Amino acid sequence: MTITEINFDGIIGPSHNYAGLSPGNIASANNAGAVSAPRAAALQGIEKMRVNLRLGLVQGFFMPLDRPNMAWLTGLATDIASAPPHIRAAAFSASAMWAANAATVSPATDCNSGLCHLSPANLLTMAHRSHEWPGTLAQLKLAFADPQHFAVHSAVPPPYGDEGAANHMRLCASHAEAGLEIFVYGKSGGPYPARQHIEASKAIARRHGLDPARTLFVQQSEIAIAAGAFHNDVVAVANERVLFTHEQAFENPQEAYAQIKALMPEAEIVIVPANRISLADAVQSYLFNAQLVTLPSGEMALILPLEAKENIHVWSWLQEMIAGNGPIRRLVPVDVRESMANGGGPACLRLRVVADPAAVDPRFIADEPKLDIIAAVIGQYWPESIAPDQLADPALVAQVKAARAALLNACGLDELA
Ligand code: SUG
Repeated sequence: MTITEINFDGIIGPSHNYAGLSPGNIASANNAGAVSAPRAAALQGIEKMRVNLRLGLVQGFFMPLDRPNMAWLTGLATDIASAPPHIRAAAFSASAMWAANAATVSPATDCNSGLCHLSPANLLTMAHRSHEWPGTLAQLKLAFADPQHFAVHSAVPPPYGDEGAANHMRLCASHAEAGLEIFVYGKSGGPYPARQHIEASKAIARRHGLDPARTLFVQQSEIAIAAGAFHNDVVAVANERVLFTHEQAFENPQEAYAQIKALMPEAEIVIVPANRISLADAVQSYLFNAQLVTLPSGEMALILPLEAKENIHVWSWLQEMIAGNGPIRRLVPVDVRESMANGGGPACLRLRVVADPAAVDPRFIADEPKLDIIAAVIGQYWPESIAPDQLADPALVAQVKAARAALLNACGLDELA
């Protein structure tokens, strides 16, 4: 049995569009009303998965959810033709692509049951994301169906908002060993909502059977949320013994670092000072929304968005970091511009699951030939562009439904239809 980290990327759905649905997410607000490019977006996501595979990492994927969500519209006593534009856009959103928000995952080594636990996030703060979890749960139940290895829960009930792995970090000596799980919650975000409620985090820690002595609850800084870090993974990322964080990520950073060091003396905390990279630059470049990964060589690499390379403050700091002798040794920029324009970087697009890949339903595990097949379906069926006023067009609805059906069929996942 090989316990390893598997990155599951959300395949970017055929309804990807810019509707400005997420207050507090600056990219989403700035691009509201722009014309999207779903086909190019999804192909960018596929290329990112190929980069991971070629680095020697284990890669998985999730299917896009069924959009527009007709059942949700029916529950609201409306339909695509007559729904007000914001409701229609919420039904249409391809936001399940950001798999970091799909669930919180605790590897088996951390859980008293000896199983890997997964809890889909209720995402209840944003209307367009609040109806993701039933579709996500159906998929998790399929991918992680093996009861010898996995326990899949339902979402945490309202009123406590949960945003999944985007507000959860894990430090450990190596992926296969027991770790320290860190839940980052928000209390207030100035003008913007704090999406992760501490009670949701605590409920997940209880249901996953985590050791309270190896679990931390840390408050996200109010100014970070107010600056556009609507999820903690916009300002911090962890991998094995390394925490890579902006100086202003946490409300009480010194206390957070001290708690981490007390529980894990070997932890290495790489702190980016605000006088080198402002919160505004961190949010614009998504430097921390990188996949911090351990390569087969044992070296750590940051898979980060091109926007980080294009920001002079960010790139020069990263060059200095690499030239030094810190734990992060390689920078791998990737183009996920279409996702970035809605506030989703490389790390948002993936859910990390530490488990034996052989225990996962193989239909969700990627290799290059499978990605070729998926890319061909995307090339044939995904809309080239979506303008906001097209969302009411029955032809677009039909195209989006047919596109997903073709993908499910190509991946042998018709049961998710
Ligand atoms: O929830 N954007 C997503 C981005 C999620 C990023 N995920 C992580 N940081 N892990 C969100 O705000 C925008 C959709 C729109 O406006 O059309 C959106 O939902």
